[in-house]
Amino acid sequence: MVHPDVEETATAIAEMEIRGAATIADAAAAALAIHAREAEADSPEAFRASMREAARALYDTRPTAVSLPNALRYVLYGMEGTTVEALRGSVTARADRFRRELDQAQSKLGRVGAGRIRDGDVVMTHCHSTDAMACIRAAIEQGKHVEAIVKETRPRQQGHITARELRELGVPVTLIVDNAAHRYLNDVDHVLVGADSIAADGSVINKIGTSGLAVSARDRGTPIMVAAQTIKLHPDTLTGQAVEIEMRAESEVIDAETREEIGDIEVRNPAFDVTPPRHIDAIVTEQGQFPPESIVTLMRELYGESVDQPWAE
Ligand code: RI2
Repeated sequence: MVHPDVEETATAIAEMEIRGAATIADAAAAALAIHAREAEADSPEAFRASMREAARALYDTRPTAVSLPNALRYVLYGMEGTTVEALRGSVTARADRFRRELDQAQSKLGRVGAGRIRDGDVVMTHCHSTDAMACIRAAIEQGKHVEAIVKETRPRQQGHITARELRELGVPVTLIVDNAAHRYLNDVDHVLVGADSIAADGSVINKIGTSGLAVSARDRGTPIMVAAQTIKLHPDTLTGQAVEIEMRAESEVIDAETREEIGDIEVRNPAFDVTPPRHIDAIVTEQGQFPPESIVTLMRELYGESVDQPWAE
């Protein structure tokens, strides 16, 4: 039996009430800790099985952001002990450590990213990324004046979240529709985006529209930087596996009545796309900034070649 809080977190992730790759990882670790604290188990084996079940419920929510399986793996790998109580303690301690490290990594990454931003720079954002926000926040803490052109980001308009948070930081914000990005690229010094997953070849999987934006940015000569903690590195891609792109409901794109009115159409709603490394200038992590082509070295160092699924039955 999965703890109701785990079910609740899983539903919130699937429905995107909890969203953003880092936030999803944090929520998943927190849910595993609650499950560990409360799970009823009469033997260490039953407890382990129960933890695997909870992790599966979380894993099955959204397929693209690798921070989710990376978080589950990190917590489950730390499960050790020969009694239920020892196992419980090890999981909660490991989850707490994960969450602390995630937070610290984001602050560190922010300082690295801020190094690329100069006083007076204008940044264009896409979607809402806490890692990208950390770079702007750190730049402001360093006393730099930063302005932002914020793409609204159809279909869910997470650009509004970015705009609100930037205003809270005192950043002057211009909100534009996605189609206006090319028009405004002449006015910006950087495109700054987050990532849901990064593949071994340095490709960046991020909110749909990132790859088109990157092509436009290349055309205009505007550098594009990706802010992504190392938890976004997708270890499965080391062995050639592709990253699954989540397809979401057509109701996010068009309401049923309008769809009916138009006639017989198909609607496709991929949540993410893939930007090849040649369109990216730098990937900024808590371990420093990397040209996308060299990210594989870091990935190997941190994750090794073999990746298992400790939540499998
Ligand atoms: P942080 C989001 O996906 C966006 O694609 C964003 O760039 C990425 O997660 C990373 O976000 P969604 O969950 O981890 O909105 O930087 O589909 O917060």
